[in-house]
This record gives sequence, C-alpha cells and structure tokens, in this order.
Amino acid sequence: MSQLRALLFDVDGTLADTERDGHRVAFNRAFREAGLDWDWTPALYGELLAVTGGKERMLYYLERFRPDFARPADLADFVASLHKAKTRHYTAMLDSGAIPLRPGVARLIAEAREAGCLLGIATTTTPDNVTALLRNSLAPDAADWFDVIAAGDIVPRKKPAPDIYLWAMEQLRVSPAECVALEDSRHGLDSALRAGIRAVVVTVNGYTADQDLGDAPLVVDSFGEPGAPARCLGGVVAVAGEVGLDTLRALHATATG
Ligand code: XBP
Ligand code: MG
Repeated sequence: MSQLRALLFDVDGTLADTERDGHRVAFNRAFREAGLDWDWTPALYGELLAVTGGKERMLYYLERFRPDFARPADLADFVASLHKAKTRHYTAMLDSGAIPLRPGVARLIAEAREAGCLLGIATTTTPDNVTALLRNSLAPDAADWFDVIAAGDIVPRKKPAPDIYLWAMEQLRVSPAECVALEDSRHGLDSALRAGIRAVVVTVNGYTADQDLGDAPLVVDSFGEPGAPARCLGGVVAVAGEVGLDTLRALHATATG
C-alpha cells in the first residue's frame, strides 16, 4: 500500500473564497478601466465559471453573451492585456488583506508541514495570484513552504483536464497513489480524478455547493476549526469536526488499500 506523501491544494474556492468578491470584482475593475460596458454580476459570474482560466473566461463571455461586441482584429492580445490589468487589480486586493483563507486551511497546512508531507499547489489561476494570496494570508515566506506551485499557463490545457496535476506530480516525483488532492468544484474534482488521484476532498462554497459531487471520495462544507466544525456532506470517511491529517490518511487508505 502506498504511503501518503503529498497534499496538492487547489487555490480558488479551496484555500480561500476568491471568486465572487475577488476575481469577479477585479475583472469588473479592469473592464471599467478599459472603458468597456461589461459588468459581471454575481449570478452571471456563476455561469462564467463553467470555463476555467481568466482569459478563456473572457472569450467565453464574448462568444456566449456578447455577439454585439465589435471584436478587435487582435482579440487574443486585447484579452491578454485586459487580463494583465485584472491580475494587477486582484493582487492589489490581496495586498490590502481583502481575502482571508477559509477556516481550517492554515491549521491543515501547519499540520502537514509538521508531519513532513510534501506540499503542492495545482491551480488554474495566474502564478502571481497564488504567491500574493499565500504571502498575505499565511506568512511573508509562505510560498517557500510549497515544494511545487503549478499554476496558470504552465500547461496548455486547464482544469478539468488532468494536466496541472500531472505536471505537479512530475515535479514532486510522486505517483497519484501517494497524493491527496483538495478541491472545491466539479471541474477540480474531474481534473484530480483524471490524473489518477483517487483521494480527493471537496470543500464546497457558494458557487459549488449545488454541483453533483456524488463520486467525490469526501465532501465537506469546510475544513473546520474549533468553534466552526466541518460538516460532512458525503464520502467514504467520517469527519469529526475538523479535516486533519488523520482524516486525509484515512481517506488515502480507502483509495489505495
Ligand atoms: C480558478 C479559476 C481561475 C480564476 C481566475 O481556478 O478558474 O480562472 O477564476 O484566475 P482554481 P485567472 O480553482 O483551479 O484555482 O484570471 O488568473 O486565470
Ligand atoms: Mg477551485
């Protein structure tokens, strides 16, 4: 039976609730700054989350909702420059302390470090966003706590493709059977499962709570903390208040045993 050697964390929705009050707001600021009339409401943004990746999401918005918008000849450059502005706004929000970690995240990461687990990030978002979140919400040097940060355009196909997990595991020199992945969404779960990681915790949030996650090995509403216990919504192991390393080891054992 394989040992649990590495925890691979998704970022948006998992480490922090970043989408509605973070990424969405930063997109809208970039649109306004560019003189565009695009306005992504919370409800519309929920639909746009069907597509992962900020640049891909803007192209999807144009295709699906804005047939009226006169496309510039250099659409890819136009979207890339809007996205750069969006990243600037988003990282400024993080630098101002606007987005905290979800309950239990810091505790779980500290526990994993203490136990000598490898730590990785596997995310669709831009690398600068990851380091800004870690720096502002965990510790100034928190990015160095991670043995790999797999993010953004480093792979050609974003989640739900398995590529980002495969790349992270290659860097860590671990096999899928040695990992637990922590996700928040259907796309993230698919990405991890397709990469062969069978031990996946899905910690749902406002945008993902209603997704069909029946095949997830463990679904919780948070990682849990004293005074704010995690609620188990489904899966094959029990959770008593907090998702800790013992929970992840038990989950891992059900997948590899
Ligand atoms: C979340 C995403 C990202 C962010 C925006 O990915 O889909 O697109 O919404 O980030 P994950 P960028 O949950 O895998 O972290 O604008 O930097 O692409
Ligand atoms: Mg996510």
